[in-house]
Amino acid sequence: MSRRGRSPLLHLRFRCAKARYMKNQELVKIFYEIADYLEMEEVAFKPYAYQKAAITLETLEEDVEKIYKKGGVKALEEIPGVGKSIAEKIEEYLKTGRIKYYEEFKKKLPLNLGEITSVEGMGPKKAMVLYQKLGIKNLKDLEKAARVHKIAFLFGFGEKTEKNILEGIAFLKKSKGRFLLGEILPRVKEILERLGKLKEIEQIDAAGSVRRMKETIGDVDILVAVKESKKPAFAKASADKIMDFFVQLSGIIKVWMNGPTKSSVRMEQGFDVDLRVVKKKSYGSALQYFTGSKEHNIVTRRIAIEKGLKLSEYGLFKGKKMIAGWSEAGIYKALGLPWIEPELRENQGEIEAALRQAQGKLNGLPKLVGYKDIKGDLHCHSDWDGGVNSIEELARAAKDFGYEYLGIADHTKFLRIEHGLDERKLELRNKEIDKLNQKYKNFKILKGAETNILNDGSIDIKNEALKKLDYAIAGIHSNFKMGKTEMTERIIRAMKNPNIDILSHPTGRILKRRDEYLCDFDKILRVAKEYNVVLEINAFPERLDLNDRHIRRAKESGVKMVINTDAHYKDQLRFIELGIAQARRGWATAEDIINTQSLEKLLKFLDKICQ
Ligand code: DGT
Ligand code: CA
Ligand code: CA
Repeated sequence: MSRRGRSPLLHLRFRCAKARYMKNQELVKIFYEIADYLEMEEVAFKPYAYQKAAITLETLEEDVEKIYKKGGVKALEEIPGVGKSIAEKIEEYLKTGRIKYYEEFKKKLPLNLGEITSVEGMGPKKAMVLYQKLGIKNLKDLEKAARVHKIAFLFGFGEKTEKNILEGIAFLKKSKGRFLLGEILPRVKEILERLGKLKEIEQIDAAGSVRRMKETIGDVDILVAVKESKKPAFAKASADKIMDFFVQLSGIIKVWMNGPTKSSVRMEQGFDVDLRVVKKKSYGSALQYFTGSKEHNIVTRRIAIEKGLKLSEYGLFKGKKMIAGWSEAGIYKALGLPWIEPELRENQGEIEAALRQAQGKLNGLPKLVGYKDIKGDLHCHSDWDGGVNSIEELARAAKDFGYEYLGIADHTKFLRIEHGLDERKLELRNKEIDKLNQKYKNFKILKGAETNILNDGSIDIKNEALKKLDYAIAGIHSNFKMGKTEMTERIIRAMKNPNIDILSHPTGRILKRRDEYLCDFDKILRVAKEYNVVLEINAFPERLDLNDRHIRRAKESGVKMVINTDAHYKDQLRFIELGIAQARRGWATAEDIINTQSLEKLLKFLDKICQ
C-alpha cells in the first residue's frame, strides 16, 4: 500500500494542549483543524505543515501576539515550523479574529472536528464520510448513530468499528473534567510565581493532586500562609489583599467565590483553582491535609487517633494543645514517621514503609529518583522523520538543558508513518550524527531509532541497520486491538530480537483517549529481565506510559527503565519532568533508571545489553 507523495499527519499529537497564551491556543486548534480538512481532501504535504505549526505553537512559551507586535510577519516566520503562508494566516487572525481559509473549510464541512476526532480511531477521513452519509456533525450525533447501528452498514466501517466508536466515547466520558498534568503544571507555576511576589505572603505551595504530580488533575489547590503580625486586623487585611489580587489575575474567566479564607476561580483553559489562606502556625498541617490523597490522610488520621491525638488541617492536637502544625515534616515526625514524598502519598504502602523506616527496619521509603538526576534523553525525533527540528538544533537544546547526551530515535520505515526512515536514509542520518559529534566536547548525540513492531512481532527494518546504531527502540504503533495472547507474543518476539534494547510506551495507553492494549504485563517483565530489555517511561503528557503501578512492578522485578520524552520539537524536552514524576510515583530510584547514568556508564551498559 503505497501512498507516495502524500504526507499524512503524525500519529501522535498533543492535541488541544493548553498553550500558555490564549491566542496561541486558538491558533493551535485552528491549525490542527485545517490539517484535518486538508487531510480529508487528500492534499499533499500541506496538512503536515499545519500540524507542525500547531505542534510548535502549543509548546511555545511566548505569546504570538507579542512576537507579531514586535517584529511583524517576519518575526512570525522565525517560529520553527511556521512558513510564510502560515505566518500570514497568523497575522490575519491577529488582525481580524478570523482566517478566511479556515472559514471556507468550515462552510463546506460544518463539523465539530475536534470533538469527533477526539474519539480513538476517528480520523478526519472517517469523520468526513460520516458527515456526508449520515450528517454527523458532533459527538452527540456520532454516539446516537452508533447506538442505533447506522454506522456498521457503511462501506469501510462495520460492526467492529461501531463498537470501537462507542467504547471510545465511553472512555472520553470517563475522563471528562480531568486535565493532563502536562497542561496544568506550567500554568500553576506561573500562578505561584505571580502570587509569590506579594509581600503579604510568607509561604506558598500547590497542594492536592498537583503536588502529588498525578497524571491527571481535577482541580488545582493552592495554599498560602500570611505573614505574621501582632495585630489580627493586619493579618485579615493581608489575607483580603491576597485574595483580591488572586481573583484579578489575568486568564481568569469566572470567580466562583471570593471569601476571606478561600477563593475559587475558573481559568480560561477550563480548569478551576482554589486558593486557601491559612495561618502560619497551621501551614504544615494544612499542606499535609490538602496535599492528600484522601486515602493517605485517612491513615495518617488513624495513626494520630491511635496515639491519642487529633489531626486536622489546623494542626495536630493533644487535647486542646497544639503539638505540631507549622511544618509538614513536624506533623509526620509527631506521628512517629519520617516525611513522605508527596508523589508517594496514595496509600499504596508508603505509610507502612515509613513506619518500618522509623523502626530502623529494612524496606523503608525508597530514595526516589530526583528531578535533576536525568543526564540525557534517549527518545526524540528529528526532522529526518518529520519532527520539527534538525538534529543539531535538538542537540543544542539538550546541551542547554544540561544534558550529557541525546539519543535521536527517528521512526523507521513502517508504512503508516511515512516519514519513517529506511535502511539507506538511516545510514545517511547516522553520517550526519557522526559529523555533528566531532563538534562537541562533553556531549554526545547517540544514534538510535524507534522501530515498529509489526503484527507478527517482527521489526520493520533490517537487523544489519539496527546493528549500526548505538541502541534501538521498538514500539507498537498500529493494530492495538489484538487479543491478549497474540499481543503478548507479538511484543515478546520483538523483545527477543537481540538488536532491540528498549520497548517504547510499553502499554500503549493514551490519557483521555484510549486504554492500554491487552497484554500480559508479568510475562513482558519476565522477558525484559531475561533478555535485558529496558522499559520506557514515556514522558509525553498524554502518554505517561509506563504508569505508576507498572513502574513499581518493573522495579520489583529488577527490570531497568529509561525516562524519555518522545519529543517531536525541541521545547518538548522539558516534558522530562512529567516522566520523572511518574517514575517517582512508581517508587523508582536512580538505579532503576538507566539515563541517570553518565555517558560513559550508559555506553557501557548499552554495549552490554546489545550483546
Ligand atoms: P483532584 O483535584 O481530583 O485531582 O484530586 P485532589 O487530591 O487534589 O483532591 P481535591 O481537590 O478534592 O482535594 C484536595 C485534597 O484535600 C485531597 O487530596 C485531600 C484533601 N481532602 C479533600 N476532601 C477531603 C476529605 O473529605 N477527607 C480527607 N481526609 N481529605 C480530604
Ligand atoms: Ca485538586
Ligand atoms: Ca480542590
